[in-house]
Amino acid sequence: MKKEIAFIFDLDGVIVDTAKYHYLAWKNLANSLGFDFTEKNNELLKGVSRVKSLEILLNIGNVQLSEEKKQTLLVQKNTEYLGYVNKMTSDEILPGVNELLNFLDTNNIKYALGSASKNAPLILEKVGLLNRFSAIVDGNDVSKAKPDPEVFLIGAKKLHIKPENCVVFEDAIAGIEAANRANMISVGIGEKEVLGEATFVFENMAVITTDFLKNLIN
Ligand code: B16
Ligand code: MG
Repeated sequence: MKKEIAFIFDLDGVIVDTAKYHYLAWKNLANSLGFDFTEKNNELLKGVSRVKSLEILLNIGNVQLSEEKKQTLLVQKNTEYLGYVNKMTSDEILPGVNELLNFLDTNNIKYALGSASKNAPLILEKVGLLNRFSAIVDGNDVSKAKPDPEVFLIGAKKLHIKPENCVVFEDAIAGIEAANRANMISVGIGEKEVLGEATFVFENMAVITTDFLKNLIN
């Protein structure tokens, strides 16, 4: 008999690569404030909330601003970012994702999204995946950001599956920590050296085999 199991996916870095659009928008913002923002700097923002991202960016530029100005900049950054998101299509779904979701559908396994992004539903709609998820948990639903387990625990609740029977796919260290703290099986997508705390690590979604998935669910 099949185990009661559900999957929870992070969005940026797992389902799609929106980090490149975040980078363009943050870089422009930094440049408008008079300093540069490199791709290496951008790594620090992966999986981090929008507000925290701005704090990190301003620290890099050694810039202090009023709360009011910060709010204006957050809106400015998100407006530019949405310009890129609105042009997204299903072509931007990362390799291996469709195959994995098809496998889960075929095996009647439910899956949810667990993302820090407040734009997650729009992004999923743009790439044509919104209706496939049984539940969506995004940056609007959580009060505590990853590495707090809240986002994934809400996901498990929405799926009516015990946390220990959930498998989380994540590309950020904070996300792996969140999944581990939620007592879930964590699958890191990226470099083993970086995501060493994960239960399993794969370089990308395309190299995950059907045998691996079958072992998880049986
Ligand atoms: P938004 P994830 C995260 O998505 C991104 O990795 C991170 O760079 C971004 O700051 C965060 O979402 C918030 O995004 O500005 O759209 O609310 O990896 O948790 O899916
Ligand atoms: Mg991510």
